[in-house]
Amino acid sequence: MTAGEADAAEKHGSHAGSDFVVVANRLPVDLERLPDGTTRWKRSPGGLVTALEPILRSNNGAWVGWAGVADADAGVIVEDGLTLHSVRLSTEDIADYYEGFSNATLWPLYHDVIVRPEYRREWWNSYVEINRRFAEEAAKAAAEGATVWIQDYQLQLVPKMLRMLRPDLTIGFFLHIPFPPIELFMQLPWRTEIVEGLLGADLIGFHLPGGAQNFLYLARRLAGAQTSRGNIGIRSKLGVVQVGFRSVRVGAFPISIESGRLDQQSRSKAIRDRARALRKELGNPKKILLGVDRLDYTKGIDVRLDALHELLAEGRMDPKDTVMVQLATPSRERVDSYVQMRGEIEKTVSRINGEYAEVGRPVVHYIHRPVPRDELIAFFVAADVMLVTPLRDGMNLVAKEYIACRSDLGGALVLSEFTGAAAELRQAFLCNPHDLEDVKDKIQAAIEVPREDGRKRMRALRRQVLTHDVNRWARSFLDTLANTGAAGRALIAPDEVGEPGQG
Ligand code: GDG
Repeated sequence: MTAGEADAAEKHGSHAGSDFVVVANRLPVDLERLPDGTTRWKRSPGGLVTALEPILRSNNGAWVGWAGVADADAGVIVEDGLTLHSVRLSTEDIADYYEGFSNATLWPLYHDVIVRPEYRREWWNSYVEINRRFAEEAAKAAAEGATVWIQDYQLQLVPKMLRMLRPDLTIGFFLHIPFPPIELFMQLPWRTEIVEGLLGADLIGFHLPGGAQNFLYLARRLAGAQTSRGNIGIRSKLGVVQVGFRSVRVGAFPISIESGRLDQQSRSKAIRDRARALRKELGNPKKILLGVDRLDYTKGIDVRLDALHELLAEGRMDPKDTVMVQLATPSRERVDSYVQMRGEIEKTVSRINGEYAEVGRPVVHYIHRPVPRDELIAFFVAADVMLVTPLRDGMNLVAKEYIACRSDLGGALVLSEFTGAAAELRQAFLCNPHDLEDVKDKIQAAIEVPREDGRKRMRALRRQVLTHDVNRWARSFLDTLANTGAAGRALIAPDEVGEPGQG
């Protein structure tokens, strides 16, 4: 960004305020520190950014978030036409608010306590303080009567804090991870504060009706609110919580991917050629099994490795015919439980290879580095069986991405019942990741699926994924929000720029 652009941001964006503000832990760009001490911005494109970008641009939009580097004081910048408000986090804030309360308390608690959550008061205090910082920045960024959409578990107190600062705003909140069962949520020493924090929103979205249902119950029990009773998703799409004179809507909005774009990309000659080359580099095995995950204990990477190990040991899988590729993106490397889990997974990989590999022909190819997007798409095209075996996952976009890449109707998806995606992807080989025999059976069934059955399943899966993309998700949430919010004001859709919004 040039100095002129910075001035422009100061003069226009930040002072006039934006009509649509997204608030997320991370900005859609990362600040990079170069070896010579200077910094530059690097785009980190994800589905959320891509889905929201057109809406942001059409509504004088802004994004509030952390730039990904400790102590970076980037202030307000305009990057590629978007106003970015950077929230400063110190090294200590990152340790307490982010690695601590967000990723060592809330993350394991919301994922069925696979790892024991730590309840530390100093982490909570930091979470409150940093949520306030985000709320204050969002209050500065938003124009009178604007719509603000807050994202995810790191910012659950922001809705209430922001409403107290700016009662004129329409506020939405979306939780990207599962909302836990009531008995687990009740462990949290600050359970009432979290529920009340969320109730500052006009609309609270979850991936699944079950999460919304759990939240409704807790709003009654912990906040003493009156709520609608019927089953969300069955009798009505939305639940309602009455908070004083305000009605807060609660509902399920299963997120998705840019399926059309991925479908197109995966058909390109360059990707097809690369997929063929990958097969060759892997020794042209009969079957390639693939796992793609952030290296996280929720993802069940250990489950699929154990299943593979037993299938080999029982002679149900021949190491000469089959290879597995596990792409594991490094994640949260300073959180203790992640360090430990990485060690265990790497031990299992080398044990399998130690027992079944030949020189130059590993059975498990394990990569602990982020892979470029195009390479990832080529892996999806090349893989015969995709293994998605989380113990718990809010949605799991990888499962949907694999399907979007299979215009050839080839490939088979083994999918854990404990992912949000399983609710929509019924024609996958669904498995219970806690039942190793079931996982093994489903992997074997996916490897051996007769061609016509496989194609039929993939056709049905593709129908679902291609008709329910991330744009439809964003529109559905924002339209519902517009109909429920304080101002009830619709955002301008990208194809109606210049037209007045609906009153
Ligand atoms: C949270 C919830 C929910 C992975 N490795 C590489 C790479 N990826 C991309 C995948 C996919 C994304 O990262 C991971 O998304 P998931 O949904 O699978 O998982 P989380 O990161 O845990 O996301 C989850 C999601 O939020 C959205 O609401 O679905 O349940 O936990 O897009 O393709 N991308 C590239 N290289 C890699 O090595 N380029």
